[in-house]
This record gives sequence, structure tokens and C-alpha cells, in this order.
Amino acid sequence: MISERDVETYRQDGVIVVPEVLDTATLARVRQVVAETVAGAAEVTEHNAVYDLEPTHTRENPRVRRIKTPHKVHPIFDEIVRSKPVIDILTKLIGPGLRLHGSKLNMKSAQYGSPVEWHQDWAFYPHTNDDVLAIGVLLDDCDLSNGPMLVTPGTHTREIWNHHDEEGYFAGLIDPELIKDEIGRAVPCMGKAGSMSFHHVRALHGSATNTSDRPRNLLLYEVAASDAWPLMGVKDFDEFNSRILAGDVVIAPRMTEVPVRMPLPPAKRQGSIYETQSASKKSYFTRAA
Ligand SMILES: O=C(O)CCC(=O)C(=O)O
Repeated sequence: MISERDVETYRQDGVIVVPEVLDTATLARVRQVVAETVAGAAEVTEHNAVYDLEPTHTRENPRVRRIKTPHKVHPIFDEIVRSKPVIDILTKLIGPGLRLHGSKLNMKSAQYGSPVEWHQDWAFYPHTNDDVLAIGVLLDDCDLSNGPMLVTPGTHTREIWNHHDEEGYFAGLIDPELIKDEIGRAVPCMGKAGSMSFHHVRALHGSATNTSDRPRNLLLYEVAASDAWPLMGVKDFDEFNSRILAGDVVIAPRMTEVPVRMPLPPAKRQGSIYETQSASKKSYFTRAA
């Protein structure tokens, strides 16, 4: 599915987009599951274990910003990340031992879908080594108009920027004043529905509000080499190992020299990245009214 040149580009830039990895039948099935899950939001008025809601959500007019941990919501999400084409690509980029760290489905609805401020995923979940990436499965055709994820090539080998606020609490975003140049060099991850982006856990990225009249749903999987262990610890060893995607259980984490800042003390507003970031005044992207 990817060439040696793609692997080289990933090593150099920290991001690649692989066109149309997901077949059309699976894409149709997953869209159906997403539509059914979103319809269920008419039953809720507050964020819960499944839904992160847009600030303007009501039961009459359900507005979902994120489906949390979709691999726990419906088996199709687990099926996709364990499918052969995806494992083949991950093996080339990370190696033969793989573990799912987490998943999320960011829904940027037409006209109001929320932005995600500039950050590095590594600031949220540092590991013992940085053979960790996120897959972004485009569930809709994505171009500049519907809020593509923007990633700055080459930042995956740079510093970990400060993601804390003035009082020292984790804020989940970087002051845009500190990264003006890097923001200017960001490239959009675009493509046809079914394409997948792969971005390194330390790569700087963010994305704007969707002001177009088309949705932009992005299914994200965070995947680590199985010998990369989360520095925040492992609460349930069986559950941890149930997320192995390829290779054996590992109890000897590989330690490398990686720059780390812990996401502690925890964010004032805990929950999804949207909640965490919303406590900060240092936003870059404009929000829909
Ligand atoms: O939805 C997007 O475009 C960006 C997602 C992201 O960076 C995140 O959720 O960590």
C-alpha cells in the first residue's frame, strides 16, 4: 500500500497521506454506523462516555463534535484498524509490534464544526519512545474548504512546545505567537473519502472551523509501537494488552531519549481536547457563532 519513498517522506516530514485505503463497501458501512450513533445524541443533553457535544447542541437539534473511543462503541471501528492494509502500513512506519492507544471520531459538521487548536499529541500522551502516530481516516472528501487537518512537516523531530497555561495547568494547546513560522508552513491533509493520513505523535498540527456546506468527519486512531509504554502508566494490564494489533505482549518497554513534558497538573476543564483547549484564551482559529 505504501512505497519506500512514502516511508522516507514520513521519516523526513512526519506526515503522509495514503489515498483511498478504505474500500467503498467498508466506507458505506462505517458512515451508516456513524449516522446511527449520531442519531442517538438526541437522547442526551450533556457530554458522556460516547458523545462530546458542540456548545450549541440541543435534544431537538443534536450536534455532536466527537464520538469518543469509537472502537468501544461499534466493532467496525476495531475491524478497520486491524485490517490488513492498515496493519501493513503501520508495520512499515512503526514496526511489527503495534498497540492501539486510543481512538476518536472528530465530526466537523457543515457551517459550525469546531476547530482544534495547534498542539502536539505527544504533549497529551508521552511514551517511553516516540514510535507513535495517529491515523486520520477521511470519512468525507476533504479539501481546503471543509477544515482539513493541518500538519507542519519536520516538527516531529523538534522540541515539545509548552502546552500549559499561565498558572501552570495543562491547557492542551500552544500559544500561537510562539509558532507563527511553523503555522505558516503547515500543509493540509486532504483527499478522497477513504484516504488516510499518518502523522507522527510529535508533529505540530491543528485545524480550522468547517465553514463549508459539507461535513468533514475524521476518524482518528492513535497507534504506538508495542514497546512504547505510556508514561502516565497502565491501569489495567489485560485491557492494555487487548489493544495489541500485531505482535506479542511486551513487558520490557524500550526507552529512548525523547523530550517529555507531562500533561500535569491536569487541565482545569478535563474531557476531550475541545474541552481542555476551551479554557485557554490563546486560540488561533475563529469559532463559528
Ligand atoms: O480533527 C482534526 O482536524 C484534528 C484532530 C486532532 O488533532 C486531535 O483530535 O488531536
